Amino acid sequence: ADLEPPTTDLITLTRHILSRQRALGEEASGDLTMLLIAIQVTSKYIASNVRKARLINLVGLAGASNVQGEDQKKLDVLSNDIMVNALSASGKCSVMVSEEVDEAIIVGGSKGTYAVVFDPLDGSSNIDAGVNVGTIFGIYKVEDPSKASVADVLKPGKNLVAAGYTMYGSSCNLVLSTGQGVDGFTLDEALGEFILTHPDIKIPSRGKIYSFNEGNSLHFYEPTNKYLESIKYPANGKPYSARYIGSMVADVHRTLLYGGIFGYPDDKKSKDGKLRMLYEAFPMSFLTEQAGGVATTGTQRILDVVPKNIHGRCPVFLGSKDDVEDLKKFYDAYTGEK
Ligand code: P6P
Repeated sequence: ADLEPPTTDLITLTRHILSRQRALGEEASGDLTMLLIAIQVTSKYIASNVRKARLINLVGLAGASNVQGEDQKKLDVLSNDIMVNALSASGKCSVMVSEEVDEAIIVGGSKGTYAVVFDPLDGSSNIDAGVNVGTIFGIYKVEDPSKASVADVLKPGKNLVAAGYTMYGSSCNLVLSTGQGVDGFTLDEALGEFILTHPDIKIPSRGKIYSFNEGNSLHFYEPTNKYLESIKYPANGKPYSARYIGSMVADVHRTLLYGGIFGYPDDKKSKDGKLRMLYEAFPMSFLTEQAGGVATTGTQRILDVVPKNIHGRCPVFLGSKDDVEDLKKFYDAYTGEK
């Protein structure tokens, strides 16, 4: 009847990236475009393996263990190898850091002017339960590829030129920013194309959801517990709702779309929190700020933090501007032990 006719003007991720490149004029070499297209292909391939995991018995332990000392799942290993190979083959990347690899990977002889930091399959402890998992990536500029080194990625998050994630769930969503806002794409498996479905994502200035692992409350510092108290027993008698998936990509994706606050605080047990700066906190903070939100360690802007090593951690509070500012008030007032 009056169903909308199918659009005849599909905006695919490739078309979107090319339009962004054209907007940059002659100065754009097309290298970032080629790099993002390589990353797009890895997302499609990882999505297909995650989807098949239950069927081709990829689920379960691979026997090895990674730099985090965690048991690697076969999908972790596979996803890491997919990304390392595709980024090397792109010829645009001369330095890589992966959550699954102890040391930075310097791509020998590469003239690539970019460094990519990534968590190939974040949230992987949830794989066997069928919970959404995801790939998180950040892209830094490499000034001189002939001198490519780990120094090219020991930079504050504000130096990122692009960041994004791909969430593998009921649908496959890729969310990307190259510094001019945030756009979301959904994989149309029939076409094998990511289609623009969430143009110009803006996070609401305040939400009604908080997302913390309150199982750690015993170890939380006072400002975290006081903040949580303030939204669970608010003066206006309208408490926030709790949502915690335990997979950063899923918790951040919901926060970007619905608003609210996601937190993985530092506490007495984990002095720097749990999340890694380079390939979890920085890319997600870059996206949050590009969507109009705020991302803080509690005491400073996450994107200003300078990592000392490639697997360094930092506390993370990110989300709606007003919600995160409320949290910061408790940290500003705190003079106790940390
Ligand atoms: P916890 C998953 O292992 C992860 O790295 C993030 O994706 C997630 O936000 C966090 O750890 C969950 O940690 O301690 O709450 O299980």
